[in-house]
Amino acid sequence: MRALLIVDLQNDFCPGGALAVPDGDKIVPVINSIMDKFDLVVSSQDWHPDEGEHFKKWPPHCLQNTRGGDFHPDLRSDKIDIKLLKGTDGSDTGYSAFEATNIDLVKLLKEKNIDKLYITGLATEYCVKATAIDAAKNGFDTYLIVDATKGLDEEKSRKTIEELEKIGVKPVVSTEIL
Ligand code: VGL
Repeated sequence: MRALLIVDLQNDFCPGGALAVPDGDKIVPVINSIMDKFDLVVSSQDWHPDEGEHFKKWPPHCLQNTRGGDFHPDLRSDKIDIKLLKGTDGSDTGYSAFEATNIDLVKLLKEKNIDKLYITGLATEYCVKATAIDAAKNGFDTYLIVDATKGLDEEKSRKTIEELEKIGVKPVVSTEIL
Protein backbone atom coordinates (compact mmCIF):
# COMPACT_ATOMS: atom_id res chain seq x y z
CA MET A 1 0.00 0.00 0.00
CA ARG A 2 1.31 3.41 -0.83
CA ALA A 3 0.71 6.89 0.53
CA LEU A 4 1.23 10.35 -0.87
CA LEU A 5 2.54 12.89 1.60
CA ILE A 6 1.98 16.57 0.75
CA VAL A 7 4.24 18.74 2.88
CA ASP A 8 3.20 22.33 3.68
CA LEU A 9 1.51 23.34 0.42
CA GLN A 10 0.26 26.46 2.17
CA ASN A 11 -0.35 30.02 0.99
CA ASP A 12 2.54 31.48 2.99
CA PHE A 13 5.02 29.22 1.15
CA CYS A 14 3.62 30.18 -2.26
CA PRO A 15 4.31 33.37 -4.24
CA GLY A 16 2.78 36.34 -2.41
CA GLY A 17 3.08 34.56 0.95
CA ALA A 18 5.17 35.45 4.01
CA LEU A 19 7.93 32.89 3.29
CA ALA A 20 7.42 32.33 -0.40
CA VAL A 21 9.17 29.57 -2.31
CA PRO A 22 9.79 30.79 -5.88
CA ASP A 23 7.35 28.96 -8.17
CA GLY A 24 6.04 27.03 -5.16
CA ASP A 25 2.55 27.14 -6.68
CA LYS A 26 3.75 25.41 -9.87
CA ILE A 27 3.74 22.02 -8.16
CA VAL A 28 0.04 22.19 -7.30
CA PRO A 29 -1.22 20.84 -10.66
CA VAL A 30 1.44 18.10 -10.57
CA ILE A 31 0.23 16.94 -7.16
CA ASN A 32 -3.42 17.23 -8.20
CA SER A 33 -2.73 14.98 -11.19
CA ILE A 34 -1.41 12.08 -9.10
CA MET A 35 -3.57 12.18 -5.97
CA ASP A 36 -5.97 9.51 -7.19
CA LYS A 37 -3.18 6.97 -7.59
CA PHE A 38 -2.57 6.45 -3.87
CA ASP A 39 -4.23 4.34 -1.18
CA LEU A 40 -3.90 7.19 1.29
CA VAL A 41 -3.24 10.93 0.94
CA VAL A 42 -1.74 12.73 3.93
CA SER A 43 -0.91 16.44 4.24
CA SER A 44 1.14 18.39 6.74
CA GLN A 45 0.65 22.05 7.63
CA ASP A 46 2.85 24.38 9.58
CA TRP A 47 0.44 25.69 12.20
CA HIS A 48 2.20 28.23 14.33
CA PRO A 49 1.16 30.36 17.30
CA ASP A 50 1.95 34.03 16.73
CA GLU A 51 5.25 34.03 18.58
CA GLY A 52 8.03 31.68 19.66
CA GLU A 53 11.55 30.43 18.95
CA HIS A 54 10.73 29.48 15.34
CA PHE A 55 10.03 33.12 14.47
CA LYS A 56 13.47 34.18 15.70
CA LYS A 57 14.81 32.28 12.69
CA TRP A 58 12.06 32.90 10.16
CA PRO A 59 9.59 35.66 9.32
CA PRO A 60 6.20 34.89 10.85
CA HIS A 61 4.33 32.44 8.59
CA CYS A 62 1.49 29.91 8.65
CA LEU A 63 -0.22 31.32 11.71
CA GLN A 64 -3.02 29.15 13.04
CA ASN A 65 -6.43 29.87 11.50
CA THR A 66 -5.14 32.38 8.96
CA ARG A 67 -5.18 32.44 5.16
CA GLY A 68 -1.38 32.05 5.17
CA GLY A 69 -1.75 28.69 6.90
CA ASP A 70 -4.46 27.45 4.51
CA PHE A 71 -3.69 25.13 1.63
CA HIS A 72 -3.05 26.71 -1.76
CA PRO A 73 -6.61 27.28 -3.05
CA ASP A 74 -6.07 25.14 -6.17
CA LEU A 75 -4.93 22.05 -4.25
CA ARG A 76 -7.63 19.36 -4.30
CA SER A 77 -7.71 19.38 -0.51
CA ASP A 78 -11.02 17.47 -0.47
CA LYS A 79 -8.95 14.44 -1.57
CA ILE A 80 -6.75 14.55 1.53
CA ASP A 81 -7.56 11.74 3.97
CA ILE A 82 -5.47 12.85 6.94
CA LYS A 83 -4.31 16.38 7.83
CA LEU A 84 -1.32 16.72 10.12
CA LEU A 85 -0.48 19.90 12.03
CA LYS A 86 3.05 20.70 13.19
CA GLY A 87 5.03 23.49 14.81
CA THR A 88 2.03 24.19 17.01
CA ASP A 89 3.87 25.06 20.24
CA GLY A 90 6.11 27.92 19.02
CA SER A 91 9.37 26.01 19.53
CA ASP A 92 11.77 25.62 16.60
CA THR A 93 10.64 22.04 15.94
CA GLY A 94 8.18 20.50 13.56
CA TYR A 95 10.08 20.69 10.30
CA SER A 96 9.29 17.02 9.72
CA ALA A 97 5.73 15.81 9.19
CA PHE A 98 6.70 12.97 11.56
CA GLU A 99 6.72 15.60 14.32
CA ALA A 100 3.04 16.35 13.83
CA THR A 101 1.39 17.17 17.13
CA ASN A 102 -2.17 16.01 16.38
CA ILE A 103 -1.44 12.54 14.91
CA ASP A 104 1.32 9.93 15.33
CA LEU A 105 2.25 9.50 11.66
CA VAL A 106 4.30 6.29 12.04
CA LYS A 107 1.47 4.62 13.94
CA LEU A 108 -1.11 5.80 11.39
CA LEU A 109 0.88 4.54 8.39
CA LYS A 110 1.54 1.17 10.07
CA GLU A 111 -2.17 0.78 10.91
CA LYS A 112 -3.04 1.43 7.27
CA ASN A 113 -0.36 -1.03 6.07
CA ILE A 114 1.50 1.63 4.13
CA ASP A 115 5.00 0.53 3.13
CA LYS A 116 5.74 3.01 0.33
CA LEU A 117 5.77 6.72 0.98
CA TYR A 118 5.88 9.32 -1.82
CA ILE A 119 6.89 12.77 -0.63
CA THR A 120 5.96 16.09 -2.27
CA GLY A 121 5.59 19.73 -1.23
CA LEU A 122 7.51 22.70 0.15
CA ALA A 123 10.26 23.48 0.82
CA THR A 124 12.69 20.89 -0.55
CA GLU A 125 15.68 21.76 1.64
CA TYR A 126 13.75 22.24 4.91
CA CYS A 127 10.49 20.50 5.72
CA VAL A 128 10.52 18.10 2.76
CA LYS A 129 14.08 17.07 3.60
CA ALA A 130 13.33 16.55 7.31
CA THR A 131 10.24 14.51 6.43
CA ALA A 132 12.10 12.31 3.92
CA ILE A 133 14.89 11.62 6.44
CA ASP A 134 12.36 10.55 9.08
CA ALA A 135 10.46 8.42 6.56
CA ALA A 136 13.64 6.52 5.61
CA LYS A 137 14.71 6.21 9.28
CA ASN A 138 11.37 4.69 10.16
CA GLY A 139 11.85 1.99 7.53
CA PHE A 140 9.43 3.16 4.85
CA ASP A 141 10.30 2.64 1.21
CA THR A 142 10.67 6.37 0.51
CA TYR A 143 10.38 8.24 -2.79
CA LEU A 144 10.79 11.94 -3.47
CA ILE A 145 8.72 13.16 -6.41
CA VAL A 146 11.20 15.69 -7.75
CA ASP A 147 8.83 17.64 -10.00
CA ALA A 148 6.37 17.92 -7.09
CA THR A 149 8.72 19.70 -4.69
CA LYS A 150 10.35 23.15 -4.79
CA GLY A 151 12.94 24.80 -2.61
CA LEU A 152 13.75 28.29 -1.43
CA ASP A 153 17.18 27.94 -3.03
CA GLU A 154 17.70 25.93 -6.20
CA GLU A 155 21.30 24.87 -5.53
CA LYS A 156 20.56 23.80 -1.93
CA SER A 157 17.56 21.85 -3.19
CA ARG A 158 19.64 20.01 -5.78
CA LYS A 159 22.17 19.07 -3.08
CA THR A 160 19.34 17.97 -0.79
CA ILE A 161 18.13 15.49 -3.40
CA GLU A 162 21.68 14.05 -3.64
CA GLU A 163 21.96 13.78 0.16
CA LEU A 164 18.60 12.07 0.40
CA GLU A 165 19.59 9.59 -2.30
CA LYS A 166 22.59 8.60 -0.16
CA ILE A 167 20.30 7.55 2.67
CA GLY A 168 18.11 5.50 0.33
CA VAL A 169 15.40 7.99 -0.68
CA LYS A 170 14.58 7.39 -4.34
CA PRO A 171 14.01 10.38 -6.64
CA VAL A 172 11.19 9.80 -9.13
CA VAL A 173 9.21 11.99 -11.51
CA SER A 174 5.43 12.20 -11.32
CA THR A 175 4.90 10.69 -14.77
CA GLU A 176 6.65 7.48 -13.63
CA ILE A 177 3.91 6.86 -11.08
CA LEU A 178 1.39 4.54 -12.63
C1 VGL B 1 9.65 25.54 6.18
C2 VGL B 1 11.23 27.09 6.76
C3 VGL B 1 10.54 27.42 7.90
C4 VGL B 1 9.17 24.49 5.21
C5 VGL B 1 8.94 25.85 7.32
O1 VGL B 1 7.96 24.20 5.18
O2 VGL B 1 10.02 23.95 4.49
N1 VGL B 1 10.79 26.15 5.93
N2 VGL B 1 9.41 26.80 8.17
